[in-house]
Amino acid sequence: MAGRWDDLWTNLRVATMVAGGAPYGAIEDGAIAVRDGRIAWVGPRAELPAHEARTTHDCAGRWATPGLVDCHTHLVFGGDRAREFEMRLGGATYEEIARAGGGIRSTVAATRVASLRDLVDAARPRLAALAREGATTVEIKSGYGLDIEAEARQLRAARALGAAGGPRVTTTFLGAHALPPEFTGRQGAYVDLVAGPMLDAIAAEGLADAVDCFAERIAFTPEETARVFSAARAKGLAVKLHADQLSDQGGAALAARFGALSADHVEFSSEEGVAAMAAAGTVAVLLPGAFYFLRERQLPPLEALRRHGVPIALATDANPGSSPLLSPLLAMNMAATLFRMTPEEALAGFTRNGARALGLAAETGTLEAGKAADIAIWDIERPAELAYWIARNPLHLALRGGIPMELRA
Ligand code: DI6
Ligand code: FE
Repeated sequence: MAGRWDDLWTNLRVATMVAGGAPYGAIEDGAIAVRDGRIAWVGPRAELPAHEARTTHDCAGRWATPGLVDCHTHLVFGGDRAREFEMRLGGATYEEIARAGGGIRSTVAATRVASLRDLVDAARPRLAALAREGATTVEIKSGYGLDIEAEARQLRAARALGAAGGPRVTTTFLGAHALPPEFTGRQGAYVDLVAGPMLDAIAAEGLADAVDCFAERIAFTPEETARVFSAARAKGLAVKLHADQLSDQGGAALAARFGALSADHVEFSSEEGVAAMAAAGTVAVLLPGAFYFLRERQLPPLEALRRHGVPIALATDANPGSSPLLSPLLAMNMAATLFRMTPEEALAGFTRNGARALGLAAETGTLEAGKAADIAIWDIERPAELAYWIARNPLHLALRGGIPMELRA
């Protein structure tokens, strides 16, 4: 019959994460119908319309949430930075190591000599780790190539990972991440390259869904960031910003001025910056893994973000230097423990607001009819458990586009 559903997932408790209603947008005793990879119907089982489904799955009272969205990662890179971790434990700071030519630059050296195949092979298990905890959408940035060919190769690797059938991958060009060694003393010329020929090449090949910059004392100035953003916007590309992570650079307001999808980190952002983000609809992406691993002390301005109604997303920031974290669930726990976010805020951060930080709010991030059937099903008694357990993964099954992710791969 014409209106037949493909799958009916029933006997579920559903945390739709639709804002404004019950906590977690919860439906006790619900069901979700899927057709052609999209949610055809979601609601209380008692209101289920009479309809045929090819397959009905009894979920034994488990909880369903939107598939998780990890909206800020640097998953594709060569090498690792375990030695630098040892140096930091010996007393060196992250900024000192960066200034001495280590830090991001050491990952750049290892990434430049890696082939496309090497990069994909190294990143695949990292992406699989996120997927095992229910991530159905993952953003991946470049920023460890810092020349046209190596930046493009990183993004091609990210595209290849996205085509492999696991989580949906979105890509972000982060050419303005660090100054490559061959441009020492010529930072302006490097910014010209990033905003000009590098961005041209990346855009011509369709390799980037968005453009990011690292605006920081040890990276790029607000003026340099604005140059890159102007070029990106002229090409119709969305922008996002590593803003005010280590110092207040006015990054939040700068991101807002360019209508950025998100300003990320934002530990040092001012009240004015937060207000500007609220006015522009820019999402704050908080990254507790980096805060934890660098033992930062400046907490993000959570109270101001709440008061101004800025949507708050959370992400792993998975990267070799400041956040070697491959666990969305641990990031949620850290956000609750370190930032005092509620478990509901933490889950919204990895679902509804994470999707919004990627411009994907119409596609994923809540369980609503019409959206992609990106669904995580968990062996838990209440949604707060997702932020509560430390190193327990209660994922039962994750569907992307209605299909169990392990079957897609
Ligand atoms: N901020 C970060 O936390 C990461 N990038 C950035 O701009 C760190 C990247 C690294 O240390 O490799
Ligand atoms: Fe980052």
